[in-house]
Amino acid sequence: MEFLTGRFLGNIAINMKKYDAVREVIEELGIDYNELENAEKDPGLGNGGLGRLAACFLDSLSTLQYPAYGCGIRYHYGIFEQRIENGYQVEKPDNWLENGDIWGVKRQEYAVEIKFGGRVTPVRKPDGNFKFIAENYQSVMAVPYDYPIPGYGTNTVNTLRLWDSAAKNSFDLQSFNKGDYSKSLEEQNLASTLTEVLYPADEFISGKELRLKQQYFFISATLQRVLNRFSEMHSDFNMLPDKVQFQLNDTHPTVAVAELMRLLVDEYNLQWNDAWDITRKVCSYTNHTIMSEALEKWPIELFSRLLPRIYMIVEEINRRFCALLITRFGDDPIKIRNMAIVADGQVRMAYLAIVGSHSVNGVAAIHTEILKNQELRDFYDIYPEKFNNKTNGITQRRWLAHCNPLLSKHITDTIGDTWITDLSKLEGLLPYTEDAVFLDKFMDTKRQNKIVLSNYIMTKTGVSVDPDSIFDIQVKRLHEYKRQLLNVFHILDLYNQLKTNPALDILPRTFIFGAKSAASYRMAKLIIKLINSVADLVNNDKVIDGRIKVLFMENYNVSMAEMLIPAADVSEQISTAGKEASGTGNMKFMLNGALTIGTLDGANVEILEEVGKDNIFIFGLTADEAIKMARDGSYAPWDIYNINHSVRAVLTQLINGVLSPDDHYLFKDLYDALLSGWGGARADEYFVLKDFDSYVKTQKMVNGKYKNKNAWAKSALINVAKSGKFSSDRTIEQYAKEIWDLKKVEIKMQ
Ligand code: 26W
Repeated sequence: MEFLTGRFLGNIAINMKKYDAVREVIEELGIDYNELENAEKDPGLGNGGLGRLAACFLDSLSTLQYPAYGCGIRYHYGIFEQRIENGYQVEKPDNWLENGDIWGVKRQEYAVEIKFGGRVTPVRKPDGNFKFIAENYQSVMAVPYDYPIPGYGTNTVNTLRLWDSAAKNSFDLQSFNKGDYSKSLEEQNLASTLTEVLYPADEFISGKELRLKQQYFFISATLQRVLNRFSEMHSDFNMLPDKVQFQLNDTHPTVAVAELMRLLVDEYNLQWNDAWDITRKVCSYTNHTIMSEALEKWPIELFSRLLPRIYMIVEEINRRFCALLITRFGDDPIKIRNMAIVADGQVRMAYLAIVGSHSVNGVAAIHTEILKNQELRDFYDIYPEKFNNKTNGITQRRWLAHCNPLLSKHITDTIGDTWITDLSKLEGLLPYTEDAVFLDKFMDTKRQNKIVLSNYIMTKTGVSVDPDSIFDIQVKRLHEYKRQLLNVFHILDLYNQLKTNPALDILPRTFIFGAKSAASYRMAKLIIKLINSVADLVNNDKVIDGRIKVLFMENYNVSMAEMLIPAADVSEQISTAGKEASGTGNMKFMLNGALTIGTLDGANVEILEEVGKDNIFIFGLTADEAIKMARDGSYAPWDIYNINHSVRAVLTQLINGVLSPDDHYLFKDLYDALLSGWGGARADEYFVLKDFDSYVKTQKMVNGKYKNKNAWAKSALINVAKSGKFSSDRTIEQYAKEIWDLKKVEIKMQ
């Protein structure tokens, strides 16, 4: 449902191996090439990591010459544009199509009809089977727009196919002629709202009717098109799994399981058992989060009203699945209720996906283990063969070649350019950890990137930052589990220490944040305000004298990531262990020579395995410890408040008016959430205070290591050299071999 592609121009030029030529020609025309790239609106058709991962995967699929489509929605408005006003996030519409659609090609000839609501009546056919007659439904047309995804140095150009909605009346005027005036207007209304906007709540599902309509809309359109094309070429549907594989990106497209059943059974007249067998061979499901708020569950009332035939099919899938559970576990009502696809008045989409797929994967080793042993344990017990891990990756074409030309050139000058299609080749840099000349130049590219960023910060915010300070960056969606709050508390603690001891021996540090909060997420929005209040306090304090600076960068998006990440020294990956499925920002920072400070969570665990413990800063609770403490309820944040002076000082600043002179209670909800619990949550649900001490100590080690320029440079280079595993090329090879059984197709040009 999301593809967070970022801008196309530079990426397409790079993948065609025409970047320098394009640049030159543009400059010859008297146009500033960078200005031209920046003129392209960043298509923000995703929330965060999940959408960006899908975009990296498309780049890898084309580069590896795998035939593939990305299938999604052409939202007219992407993720909102974030403004900061008086320290608060304000959302503005993101009209990315304002200046026209540069890359999309409308394919009217592939438009299909999508039906919602109405009544479904079974009618027995002469052969004894049932036909399902739909009446009184509303329908809209789905029209695809195709975006090109060229591979690097290959002739493969895959397609990102985004479906837009259009009113049926512009296709046929029948209902007008029949005099059904109000129905026609309703359908026009549906068509104009359906693909209007991306839901901007990351890891939090609100169960909105329009979202379910969006899901069914693009799934039905995709499946209709796929089966049309398949049946033009083949008549035996048993061949479908050999020709088509669907990878369901989280629960968002999982209505595909039921829609495929509907099309096979109702439209193509297959028997249920044959259709089910095919469906399971065709579908696979990737889980991207263990946050329970993000698992989609739809109220039966809504689901059955909007998708009456689909609901009948889901009920039948559920009936058969529960029958299987009874043969396995006997008539154990609790077990069956826990695992049922339809229960407690809801349709559970994750369970539908698991039952209707041949593969279920997590996105980092530790995440997959948690799925198997905790979250989805019951399903792992009955379908152990379905579960597998596919550790995420990122494309080095965008996240090094495009975003960091200085480092790219230095690497290519040293070991050649084969890393662009085989990232493991970066290991060839390892011998240079002992080469002073190489290291000097390596660190100089970092310094140049920091200067560029400093200048940008100056023009955007008016704050001057020192390019020789440590650039410490945390950029990702704002969520309590990602613990931007822990970062802020460390900054406040440093501030407090400098105030009591201005001679304190610490290196200058620039703390940079970028994060969008879901518009309705109160705590997250309050944390944004807090970061900005701390920035005001710290940046303007004479005693601090610029030794720490705090920046909140407005409207963090893919293009801003491409500027920030190459300039980072320290990468903040500090989620509560067990909560971040993988993280992919961590990989982008590593690839650009930043050192990670992080918990043993998500892909950090595998980064540690690659670089070794001397080249990463690990702190805090392990996932097992955090899970255990959450379960046994033994954690008492007050105990920490009582014995830890620094914690107490920082917490007190949330309520004593230092940060909010006009309203001492401004941050009280944060204070309460940490010490007493808020809105039904446990006190300090994400163990911020628990991990504070360990985080602060580890940050001191970061400071200490940076003092030794040579040791730092070596570790940074080891991070670059060891990032090969985290190429999305590696990830895609694994999906292709282990899940899809997909073969490369070389495109030859005459
Ligand atoms: C609108 C509701 C919603 C709910 C969940 C939108 C998006 C989600 C995603 C599941 C959230 C997401 O992006 N998850 C992230 O997926 C990345 C790619 O696998 C992981 O690296 C991140 O750890 C995970 O948070």
